[in-house]
Amino acid sequence: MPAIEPGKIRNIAVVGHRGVGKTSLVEAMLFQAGKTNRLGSIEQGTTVSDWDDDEHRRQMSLSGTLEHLEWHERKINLIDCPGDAGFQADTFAALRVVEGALVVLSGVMGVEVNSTRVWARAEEYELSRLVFVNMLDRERADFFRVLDAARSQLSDRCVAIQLPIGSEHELSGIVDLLHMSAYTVGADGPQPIPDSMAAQVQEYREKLLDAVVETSEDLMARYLDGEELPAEDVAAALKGAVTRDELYPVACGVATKNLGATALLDLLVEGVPSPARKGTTIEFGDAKQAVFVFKTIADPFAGRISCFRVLAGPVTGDTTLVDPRTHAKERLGQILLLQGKDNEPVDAVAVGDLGAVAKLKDVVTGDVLVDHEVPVEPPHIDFPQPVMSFAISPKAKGDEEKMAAGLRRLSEEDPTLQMRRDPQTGEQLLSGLSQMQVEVAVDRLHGRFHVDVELHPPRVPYKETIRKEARARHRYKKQTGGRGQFGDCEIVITPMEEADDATTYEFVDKIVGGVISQGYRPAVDKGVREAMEHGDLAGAPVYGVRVTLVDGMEHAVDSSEMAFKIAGSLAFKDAYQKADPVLLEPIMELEVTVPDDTVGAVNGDLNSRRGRLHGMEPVGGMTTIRAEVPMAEILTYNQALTSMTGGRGDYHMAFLRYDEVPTHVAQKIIETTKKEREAAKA
Ligand SMILES: Nc1nc2c(ncn2[C@@H]2O[C@H](COP(=O)(O)OP(=O)(O)OP(=O)(O)O)[C@@H](O)[C@H]2O)c(=O)[nH]1
Ligand SMILES: [Mg+2]
Repeated sequence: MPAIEPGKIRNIAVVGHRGVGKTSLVEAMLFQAGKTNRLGSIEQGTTVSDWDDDEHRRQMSLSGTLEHLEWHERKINLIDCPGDAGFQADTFAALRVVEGALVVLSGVMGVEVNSTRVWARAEEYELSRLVFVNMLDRERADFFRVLDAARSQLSDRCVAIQLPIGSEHELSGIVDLLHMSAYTVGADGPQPIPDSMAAQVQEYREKLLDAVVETSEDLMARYLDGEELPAEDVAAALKGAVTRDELYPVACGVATKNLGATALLDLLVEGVPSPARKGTTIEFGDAKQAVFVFKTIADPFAGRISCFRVLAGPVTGDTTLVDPRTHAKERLGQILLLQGKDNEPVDAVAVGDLGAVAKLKDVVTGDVLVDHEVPVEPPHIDFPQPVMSFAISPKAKGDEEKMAAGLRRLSEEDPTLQMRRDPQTGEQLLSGLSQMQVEVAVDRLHGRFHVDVELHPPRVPYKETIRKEARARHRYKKQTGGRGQFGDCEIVITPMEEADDATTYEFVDKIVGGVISQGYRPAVDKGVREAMEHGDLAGAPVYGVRVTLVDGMEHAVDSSEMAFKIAGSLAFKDAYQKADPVLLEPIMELEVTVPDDTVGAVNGDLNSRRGRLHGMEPVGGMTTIRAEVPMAEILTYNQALTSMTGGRGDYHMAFLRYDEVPTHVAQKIIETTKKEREAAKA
């Protein structure tokens, strides 16, 4: 198959809140375009997009899936993105490689937290946007209410391009206001518009025409002259307006009944600009061939599959590109077009098109590969930072390396999934955006990499510091027969300002007259540092301390580095006791968006979690609450929020600063860790 020219391609990310029917809508479009011969369903686990076992089990999309179809001699690439906030990495990456975003809204719920979030990201990338109001067959669905919500919460340049015929379970079709035709359930092809809707259709067509002609001087003049504008001219002007980001057409339908797919596909072809028309903002210098890797799939059989957009090309299987990040040369090898879990080999992919290759060596998501080394700045995809961590360990001893290798592959696939060793506890930590994301990773370790692991509740990274100055002297001495040990030092420890900064420690050498010789003083420093790794309160690392070595003594024969290290360590422990040590805990900045009727319960709950409210902002039926909450209190917030809001709430949080733990809380933590430490010794 020859490469498709850029003017005939449409790249579209299908985005929106969790469970609004994105996957079902993509399924309807694939079916309508003849790519499949039956309409798959989420319930039966038969959609092209959600093909993964984990997706079937949870009945939701967990990663972005590539699909393509042909409609009116155009190739439409669709990326079906997950709506859940825990799986946003693919959504954000997809938005970086498309010209258009199809924002799906629920006809019942309207504009939800994640709809706003993806809208903002699409805005940042200056993408053309179309809105699809889905699920209009459901009880309490209301197209006009959702249209108003979109206009007030997304943009007042949202304009209806379709209308529903009937409502809720009596919904029977849609009207296409641009071509002035109707599509009804069960009928093939366009139908006449029902007479009963004439007045409403007239009203909304005028609104659409007003909006469109306002963006085109030529049309405006003809419109004012009273000319009946042909649909092609209006469509052309609309496309211009959508391309320039001046209008956002709002379509509608019922994905699971394949209602609206035809009109939507027409709209994608007519409304979304091709790569030739809008192009990419990703830099590739003067390279003649270049690709941008926006997604990596960790396939246990095929290895690493890299999905890319061609920035300059075409590229073929023989193309060799260089990765300026690693300077490594990579031959692309067999090029594939992905269709859900299936793939189709092709000879070449042209500029603007999306393709995939397997087994590139060191390429990661976010890399730009070019035909010769040009200094390109890879586009920054601002992935969200992980907010929760779990300690993770293999069930079987000896599986550590297997677990680590699997996790490495999974975090290549999803960069918001991060792995690190906790320097305080030595535990292996897996961090992510939500508890579910981490649980899915665990399932995948089992399913794909055959290693069973356990998740443990995450540990709060407490710290300790001191509140006042203290002085201590310690003499470490063992002089019984043979060569002895002798080290003697006196230190003063002082609290440093800005003690919450992670790196605040300072060692000041104020020895006069060489009472400790130069060679032994760093050993004191080393001993102090070791003692600071586990503070005496709760075994947490100590921060924010200046240690001044003021005096000491040495022995001509028995002194050694070891002896001074021990003396330093013990002197610190003595001084620490006297320096009014306190426990510090991480405070998170929390943003919770919940339905208005649950605000009272959610606020009350935040109070009981030692939360400090900062503000509330109501937006169309939902309220965003901002608060500061200690990390220790919101480790398991997900479940609580789900039960308080019936799953309609959403939250995200980020680290803010360290604060002193209130005495009564600190006491409990200190007692618990004391018991743990004693148990560990026993
Ligand atoms: N009644 C009705 N149900 C729908 C419609 N579209 C989707 N559904 C159902 O809504 C549920 C969610 O649909 P999905 O297609 O998985 O939604 P999604 O937006 O892809 O969900 P995520 O990818 O998890 O964010 C499924 O049970 C679908 O069968 C619709 O138009 N009408
Ligand atoms: Mg989905």
